[in-house]
Amino acid sequence: MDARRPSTSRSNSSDATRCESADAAAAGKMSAAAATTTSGRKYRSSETHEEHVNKKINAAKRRTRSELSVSGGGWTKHGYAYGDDATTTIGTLRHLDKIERISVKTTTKEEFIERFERTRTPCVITDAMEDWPCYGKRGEGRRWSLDGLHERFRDVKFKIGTDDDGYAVRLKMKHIKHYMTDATHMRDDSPMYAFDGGVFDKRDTKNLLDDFTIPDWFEEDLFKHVGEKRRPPYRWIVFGPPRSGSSVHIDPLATSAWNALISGRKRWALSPPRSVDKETIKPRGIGLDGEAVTWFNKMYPRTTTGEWKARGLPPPIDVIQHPGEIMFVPDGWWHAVLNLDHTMAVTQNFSTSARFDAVWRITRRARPKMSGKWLEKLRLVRPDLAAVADAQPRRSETSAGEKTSSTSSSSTGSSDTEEEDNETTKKEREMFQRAGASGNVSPDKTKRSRAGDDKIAELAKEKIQAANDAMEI
Ligand SMILES: O=C(O)CCC(=O)C(=O)O
Ligand SMILES: [Fe+2]
Repeated sequence: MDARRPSTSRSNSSDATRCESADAAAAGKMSAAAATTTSGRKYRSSETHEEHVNKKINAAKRRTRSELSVSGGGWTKHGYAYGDDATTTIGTLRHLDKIERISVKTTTKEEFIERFERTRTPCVITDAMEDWPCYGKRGEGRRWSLDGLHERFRDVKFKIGTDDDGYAVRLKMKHIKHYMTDATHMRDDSPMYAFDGGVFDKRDTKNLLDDFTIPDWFEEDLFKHVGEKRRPPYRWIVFGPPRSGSSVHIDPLATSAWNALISGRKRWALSPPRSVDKETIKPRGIGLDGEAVTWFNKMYPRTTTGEWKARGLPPPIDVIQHPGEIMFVPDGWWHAVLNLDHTMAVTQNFSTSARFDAVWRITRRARPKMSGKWLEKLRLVRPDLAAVADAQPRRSETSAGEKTSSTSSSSTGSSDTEEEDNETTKKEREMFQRAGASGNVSPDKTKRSRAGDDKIAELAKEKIQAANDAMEI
């Protein structure tokens, strides 16, 4: 183990960090056994403020990565924070020029749809965020900084991960800020990542919606016809420290995504639909653990070798996304994302008529009840698409030998949708678990689908949906 690394992420206490309530207790105003914070929460008066905060953070760490020992140094065992990892080797990237950057000032919506959306070609969109308060022109008055969010939402909880049973793990903004800026926690190999899809619907935080505008290039968004309450989760605030990120995946329900970066840099690696199969892009037995930094360190280098080329596999498209840029990820693309700095972003998933057939096929299977309501509405507002849906064979009509992906545990062919990619992503978990997002009901989806027991996961999803449907009445 690296001697520079502490074996524990707990910081030393000092009198200066002793919390106000402990001081009050010491002054004899309270019992010495328990003190109350300004927010009314009780904790031991012998505990410093910093110890209290670390207790919260470490509890979240234990829940989000139960396989790692917090006190035994599990979170820092690779020493990625000490250099020589994917975040520090970006100088070696070879394919940075492969992605096109287009400005909303010089490109029309029609051009974007023709050249990029219809052809499922990724691009980086510039000059679209200038007027967004979350971004602030050239950073002036930027509303979505760690400090800015802390000022507005100090005691509000944001989702920082998911536990082994699929339940959301949340931390108060003040604790997240500490976690993301504290020197000790910043040594984590793969830090926790705030990825919250519920904030835009909650009373305390929904004014975050006033801070950005959906670019009109992405207006179509067919799931909006399902209704705000019933549609799958589709928008997230995303922020995290260096080395946090999203490991390689395809976005769920054949949706495309835009990802608008407010601060910091994100490193992306993108592989085209069907260019590579799942077992190749995230093989077993090389120590991948579902963390982005591990993928970039262990898997990414293989994609630039002669052997990779000899197998006829294309190297991923590398992108460094900068603040003020929006990444467009068409459906079916494998992508992995690593935060090179502290980043803050907003991302939204959407489906368009260009890919409605794939979206319908998957959604009907994954969300049967919702898709029924969706079709009813499409008959009124988009009869052309309802006709496409009607023309697809019903599940019972598919031939016995045909693979219906989400009940299949094998994944031999390449997949251009998420349907054969049964490892859950942050977005996918929420898309399938609306109630999980509000902490009501949640299946043990992660464990079960990793074990390949997709049938159980499928049933669990249906059960959750039934519970959600009941709650929505
Ligand atoms: O971490 C990120 O910003 C990318 C997220 C992403 O690709 C996803 O959740 O689908
Ligand atoms: Fe994604």
